[in-house]
Amino acid sequence: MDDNLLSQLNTSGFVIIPSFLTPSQLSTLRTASTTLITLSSQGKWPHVRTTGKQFPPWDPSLVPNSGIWGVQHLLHPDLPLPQDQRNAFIQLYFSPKLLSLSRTILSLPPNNNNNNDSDSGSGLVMELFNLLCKPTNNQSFKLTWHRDDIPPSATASEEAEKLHRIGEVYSHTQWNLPLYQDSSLVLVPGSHLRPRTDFEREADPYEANLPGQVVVDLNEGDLVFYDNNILHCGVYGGEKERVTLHGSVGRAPVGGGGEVKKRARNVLQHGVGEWVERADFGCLEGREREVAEGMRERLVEMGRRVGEGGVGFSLVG
Ligand SMILES: O=C(O)CCC(=O)C(=O)O
Repeated sequence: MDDNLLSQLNTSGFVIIPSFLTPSQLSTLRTASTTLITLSSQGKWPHVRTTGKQFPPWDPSLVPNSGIWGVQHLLHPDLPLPQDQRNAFIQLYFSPKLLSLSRTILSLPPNNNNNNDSDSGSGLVMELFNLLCKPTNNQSFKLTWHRDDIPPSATASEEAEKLHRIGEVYSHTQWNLPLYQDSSLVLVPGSHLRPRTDFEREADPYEANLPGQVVVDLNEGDLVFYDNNILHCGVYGGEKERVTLHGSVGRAPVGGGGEVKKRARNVLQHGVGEWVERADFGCLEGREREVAEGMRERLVEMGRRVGEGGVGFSLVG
């Protein structure tokens, strides 16, 4: 599967790994997630995505009048959950199985005791871990067609400049892991490699049928990695259950300030910098703990290099 994984991601912009979670992981993660969604929708956890807004910064004061469609920061040390439920998120995010797939995608060598993951060029970087849910006000809504780190105002040549090229090493990767069957993510395969067509550029931002679009149909426990600059949108029914874990990891930047700033923006625009140094990974042991601490340290280091308030936001709206 491993070679296939990267080549499918390279060419299509997404790749599905069926049945990634065991039934017991699925059950533990469902309990933790549904508790968190309930508390967040009652205003007891402020890091939420409110319906009607697509990108950060988010405004928790709108809750509970406004529904939520996502909960942020599943590795946050103050998450209002019992310890065993917080541990379930930490153990999943840093699980060797997930990180090993991520290393393949990021063209990093396997992590074993023979290689030193602390080498800055070969290490993973902790990024985002959030969850996406059915709008809690039970009203359907949609996200516009977008690329996560390229604004719609970009010219074709600006797009081409930032888009992935086959053979280029990915510096970061993003995944969705649904805990219930999920068909909310819609994307245009291959659009991570090319600027928008005239039709795509001029289409209504909520266009229901872009040529070639595919609904990413996932069963509970399936995993999809996708290029976050693929042209994609979200379609959220008000009734259909959705609890989908949504995360990303990166590889330590090897370039100078420009690359570090771009990479740091992807993560720190969500406010991770405010708590990452306090996150407690004490439920992990041995090599897993070492890897997690290394990943955290590399994120902290990236934040240090860009400085306070220096990252801005990728997209507005
Ligand atoms: O709902 C999804 O899976 C996509 C979310 C998305 O596009 C985003 O967070 O920018």
